[in-house]
Amino acid sequence: MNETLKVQGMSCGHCVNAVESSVGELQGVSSVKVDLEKGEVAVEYDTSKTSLNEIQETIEDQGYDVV
Ligand SMILES: [Cu+2]
Repeated sequence: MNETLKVQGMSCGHCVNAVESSVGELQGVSSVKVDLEKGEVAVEYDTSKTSLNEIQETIEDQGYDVV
């Protein structure tokens, strides 16, 4: 499954690393890429191992808002 999430609050390389590393650690996530200018997070994941909800919560746990 491929999804692109709109995420608010990411402003620098630290934010990119925080989101990419935390989401990347989830079971079943094979790819995560932040586009800082667009405020988007593109994620590729296995729906049998994780869910969009879990991915959103992981991003929010890092202090960003999924819109
Ligand atoms: Cu930052």
